[in-house]
Amino acid sequence: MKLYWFRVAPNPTKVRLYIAEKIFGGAKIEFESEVVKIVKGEGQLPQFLEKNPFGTVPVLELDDGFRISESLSIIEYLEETFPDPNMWGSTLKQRVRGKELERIAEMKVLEPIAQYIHATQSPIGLPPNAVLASNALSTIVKPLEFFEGLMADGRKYLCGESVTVADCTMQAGFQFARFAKMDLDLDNHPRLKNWDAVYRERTPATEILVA
Ligand SMILES: N[C@@H](CCC(=O)N[C@@H](CS)C(=O)NCC(=O)O)C(=O)O
Repeated sequence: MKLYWFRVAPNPTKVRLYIAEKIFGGAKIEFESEVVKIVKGEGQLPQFLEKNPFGTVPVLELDDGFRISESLSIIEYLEETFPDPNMWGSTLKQRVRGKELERIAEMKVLEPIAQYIHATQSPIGLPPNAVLASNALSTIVKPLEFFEGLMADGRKYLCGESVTVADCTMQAGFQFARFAKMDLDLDNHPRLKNWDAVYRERTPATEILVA
């Protein structure tokens, strides 16, 4: 299978971190990869639009030609194909909570980070938009408080003592913020700041993250 991706872009980073965590945990995932330079418009070239009409990465292409073009669906496919190590949690309640926290991390943290960056210094050339930027900055406050509160029980990772997909998603957002020098006010969120440092020391993170 082949993964189309671009470094630092948050959705491909989420998938790359997830795969690196799985391999680190012993899963035998083998894949080719191809960089699609979305910052140079390569996502909009006809040969890529044929693979994903939305022109976005990541895209996972299986050996039989089947393609998956949503990061979470790629993860679901890989998680079912390579069940160990489990990256959602072992009990039903853990899995449900893990999926809930992953959705909150993506929709309420990663997305506002991406909106803010695209509204202020878009790497793909979107026009600046001060209203969007200011909305994104204000909507991220509550979710960061939420995760800060969640970690008050001393948990190491977002869902407990093991890394889950939620950590990959959150870190993909945090890396994008670091890359763009966006201030997430982590000094006022010491548990999240500690989570960020602890997660970034993991071998899979050191292999994938560049910012
Ligand atoms: N919902 C999709 C979003 C994919 C997405 O927006 N990817 C961005 C990079 S993070 C992209 O390729 N942007 C290029 C563009 O919009 O032209 C997913 O989760 O995979």
